[in-house]
Amino acid sequence: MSTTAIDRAPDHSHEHAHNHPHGWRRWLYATNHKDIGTLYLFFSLTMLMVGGVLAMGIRAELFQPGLQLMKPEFFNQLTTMHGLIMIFGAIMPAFVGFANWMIPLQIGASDMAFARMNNFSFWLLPPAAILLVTSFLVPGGASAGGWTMYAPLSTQMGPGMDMAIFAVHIMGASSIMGAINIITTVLNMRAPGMTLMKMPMFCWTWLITAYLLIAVMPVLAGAVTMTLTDRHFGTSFFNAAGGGDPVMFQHIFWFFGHPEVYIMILPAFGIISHIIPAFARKPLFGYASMVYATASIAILSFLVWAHHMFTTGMPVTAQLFFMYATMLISVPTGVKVFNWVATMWRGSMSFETPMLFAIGFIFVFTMGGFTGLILAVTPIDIQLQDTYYVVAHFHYVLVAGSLFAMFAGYYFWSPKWTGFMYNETRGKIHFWGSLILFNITFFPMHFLGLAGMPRRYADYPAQFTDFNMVVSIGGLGFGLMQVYFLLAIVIPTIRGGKQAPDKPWDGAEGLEWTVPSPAPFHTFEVPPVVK
Ligand code: CU1
Repeated sequence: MSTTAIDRAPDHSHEHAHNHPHGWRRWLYATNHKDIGTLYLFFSLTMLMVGGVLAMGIRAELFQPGLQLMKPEFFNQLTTMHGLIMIFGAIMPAFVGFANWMIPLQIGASDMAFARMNNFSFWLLPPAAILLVTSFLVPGGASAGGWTMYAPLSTQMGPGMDMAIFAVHIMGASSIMGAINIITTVLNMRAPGMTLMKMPMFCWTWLITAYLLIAVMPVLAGAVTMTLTDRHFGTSFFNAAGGGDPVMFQHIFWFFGHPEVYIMILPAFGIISHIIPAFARKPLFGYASMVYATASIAILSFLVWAHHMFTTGMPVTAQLFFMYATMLISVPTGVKVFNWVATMWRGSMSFETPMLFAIGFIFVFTMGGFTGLILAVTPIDIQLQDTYYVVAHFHYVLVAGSLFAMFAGYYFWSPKWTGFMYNETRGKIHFWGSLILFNITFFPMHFLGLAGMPRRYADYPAQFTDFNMVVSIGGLGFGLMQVYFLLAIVIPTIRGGKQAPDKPWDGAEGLEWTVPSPAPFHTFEVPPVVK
């Protein structure tokens, strides 16, 4: 309804003003941060299920050696689309959803800075996702060139690659707008008295993430645009025959790609930094060092890209630089893990589902960090390049890292979002099921990689059979656990249930949930609640 404020002001005949659209219009025209946050979270949950179905296809084919279910071309389409959909469709939009819901609440702002741009940046995502998914239907099928879209392969493939490139363009534009919105909101709309160094950690990690996004998404857009012009407009950026260089694609891609890793993990660090203090009933240990560690990780993330390219041939001095620079990142990351553990030290801890997922995150994500440190060592990396060891490593970072942090954040904040408590028993089943099945799925991949099994192949020699069967069974179970999360937790919590109290976590959430204005230095001047 198009009523202006002037029309509406004297008119009390309606229960409430009809300036808030209802039904589907509420979502299509959404400009408030909570509705847009909900849209982002549902979109990413949908993409998690789609990407999960593709993973099930991959694991079904790899259950036994030989080609059972599909041609190798289709298998490669599955791995490519699984990666693109999970990264750009599931993980990144989910964190933007968390940002939309929580940043205005945490800084005491009425909404995000650019409400209509917020709507636009969300509604770009569904068409991009449709482009990606429907590319399976075009001649030649979806892109089979890997989520990294390496040239020269990507300059040779069918129209599925063009659809992937266009989808990446659209999703990149969405991410940049989301980042601009977050930076503007955080820098300009904080409640009086909330200096940057009093700001909740989730806002800090997202502020830094948003700068990373603005720095590297245009670089990715450049890489895929050059691929596009090589494909259709006669350029030779990546074509040696025309004076170009295919390895340059990898340099440009990974200048985006490594900071992208931190785009997918820094907001997770932020969520964990809220949950650990709430359930340890102590203030976050080393707040300032957390901020500086986050910033250090972000800066260093621009200096390590060629650790993905040790086998392309590079001078030993370059190998040494990228090896040491990569190893250096484990210092600020170690500071964070130390601070989380020190926060728990002698705390009055309780172990509801958000805390279980947060502790699970610290334990299992750290294992992914250690294998990253091992892969940073150039000669080891050359040995393990493109093996399942790498696949194990980054799934520890992105599943046990990013995804577990999102689950932790969902359980922590969903009482605030929905007004209802989730079922604690079901939450614990989801946690333990996910933790155990995650490790059954991904831990044996380390052994497969060390034994030399390469990634992105539909078949393997017989000696890899046993571990692959274990991995596939674990993968099916892990997938089913997430269906359980949707059916037994998310949907029932939205439909109703036990009313959430104002402070569901014994009043310990304080700063860790939303911040009153002006922000207190911390909320724990009173003795901690002992259960
Ligand atoms: Cu990297």
